[in-house]
Amino acid sequence: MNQHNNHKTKGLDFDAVVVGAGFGGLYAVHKLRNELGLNVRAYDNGADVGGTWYWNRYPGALSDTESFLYRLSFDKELLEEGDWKHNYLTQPEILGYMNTVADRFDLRRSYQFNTKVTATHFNEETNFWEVTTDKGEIVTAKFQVTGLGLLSATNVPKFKGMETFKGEQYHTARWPSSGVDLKGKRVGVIGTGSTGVQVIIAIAPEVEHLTVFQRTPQYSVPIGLREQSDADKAEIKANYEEIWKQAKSSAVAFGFEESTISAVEVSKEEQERVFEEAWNTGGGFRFMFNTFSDIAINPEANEAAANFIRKKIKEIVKDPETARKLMPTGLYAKRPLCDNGYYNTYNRDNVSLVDVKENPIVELTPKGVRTTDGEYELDVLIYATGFDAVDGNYTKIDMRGRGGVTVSEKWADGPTGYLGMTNTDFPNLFMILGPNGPFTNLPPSIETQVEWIADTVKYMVDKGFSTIEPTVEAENDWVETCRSIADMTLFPKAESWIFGANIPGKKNAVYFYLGGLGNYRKALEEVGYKNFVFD
Ligand code: N01
Repeated sequence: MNQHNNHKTKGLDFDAVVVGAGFGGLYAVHKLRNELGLNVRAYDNGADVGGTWYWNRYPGALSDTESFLYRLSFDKELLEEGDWKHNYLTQPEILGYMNTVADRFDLRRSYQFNTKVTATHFNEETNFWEVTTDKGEIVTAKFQVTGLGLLSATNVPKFKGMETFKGEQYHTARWPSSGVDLKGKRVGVIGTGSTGVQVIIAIAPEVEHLTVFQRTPQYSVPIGLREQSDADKAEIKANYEEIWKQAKSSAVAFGFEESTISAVEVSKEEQERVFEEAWNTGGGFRFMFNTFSDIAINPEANEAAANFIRKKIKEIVKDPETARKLMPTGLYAKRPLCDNGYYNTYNRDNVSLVDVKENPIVELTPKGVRTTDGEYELDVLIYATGFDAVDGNYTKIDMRGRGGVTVSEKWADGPTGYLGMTNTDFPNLFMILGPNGPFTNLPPSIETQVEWIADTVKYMVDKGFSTIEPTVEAENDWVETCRSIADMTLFPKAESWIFGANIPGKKNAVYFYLGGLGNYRKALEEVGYKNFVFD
């Protein structure tokens, strides 16, 4: 590989360009540069490493994967040295971990930070990618690896009069690193997804008054946050090999076995017992997938779980009218939420809930938010309104493949990614967490993909291939596979970002492979390179 570096191809600046400094980008730089010896240039729009965890600094930001599995597993020593206080990691802790990874493998020196990739065009004559940045630089590279993040293009709804509001406005994923002083202020939060729930709990004790603007109520279960003893951590570390093996062969890779027992085949009492146990243990994915095998598949099982959560909301929330507004009526089939006291927060005197389905937001005024039932005066308005997920970051770049086809044109009928990583007409482009990739605790899926990408790059370099591209048939079959798996579940029937339903006008499509990480890894092994064309 070094030999490859020493004989630099004419007109080629880098062997590979990596975009993104989150888990995916960092690991890709390590594999390609440190292990394969390639000449790598990396970019990130942020001022430093972290990706999602660089941007999402809002109060209460926390991963809902347990601490021991929200990390990379490839380096045994790094795993051994890992330490954490609670069974879940806060944003500063995760960012700290990512800085440790960057330092340990000397990754920063490959990065140009504060730099946005604005365009990237495949040149069919040279077979190189030509990558343009907002700093006016254009570089060429043979391989392009994009770790743009699933959830990084922010969604800020356009309300009439937004520019007239005299207070401060923030999207949670663009929270200032210097923080925002909310003490004694009248604060509004729009959005009650995973982010909204966390920010609401975190700021309620601090603000003078919190007004939550809820469009669709969510099912949320306790997260079960607790300190983890040294003995527990030692036991985890002693069993790490088994733990990672299990996670990578499971469906959602959250560190538990998915249940094989159907909810509809046990008695109501047994359902209640199992749900109660899961409620007390904590964890959203655990509640959905570790209790019974069919919560996400069978409407009757789903309703049993939904009913249990609704009953809990009614018990927790003292004001019956607020409890009613908080109770979802639809399917329990979005990415499952968990929290550290969400429903209880509505028992506080300084928190009020506005149902914007009953009373829609009409406009923002200089003083605050006007809904059809009146004006809510605010000093600060927080948008916890989510993301243009999965393909949103790709379509914002002027990305062109063969024949100048843009990624938006290519994905006009919905975004595709063969095995979640590659696309016809976009040779040598490897997407980490691209469309039609696995829907899991993300670091194990990211590792899986980056390792596949590095193996493939090595294979091409060893064989002297210039380009790789999947076949059209393979790509279409994979989309079909993703569609038919999704259709076996209840997820497409709930409106959420998982199917693109959260962005007005966005194509409702299958954005994920819902077959689980274990099956995804098997598919990668079985396919090998047989569905790819090399040149
Ligand atoms: O975004 P979301 P998120 N008017 O899209 C509302 C990960 N994550 O940032 O449901 C009024 O889920 C919208 O309402 P509705 C995780 O994968 C993980 O919360 O569309 N409201 C909804 O309530 C998660 O799934 C963690 O009716 C509007 C909210 O905004 C993903 O990120 C923590 C509106 C958006 O919810 C995204 O979560 C945080 C409008 N015009 C995030 N537009 C953990 O690990 C949107 N909304 C714990």
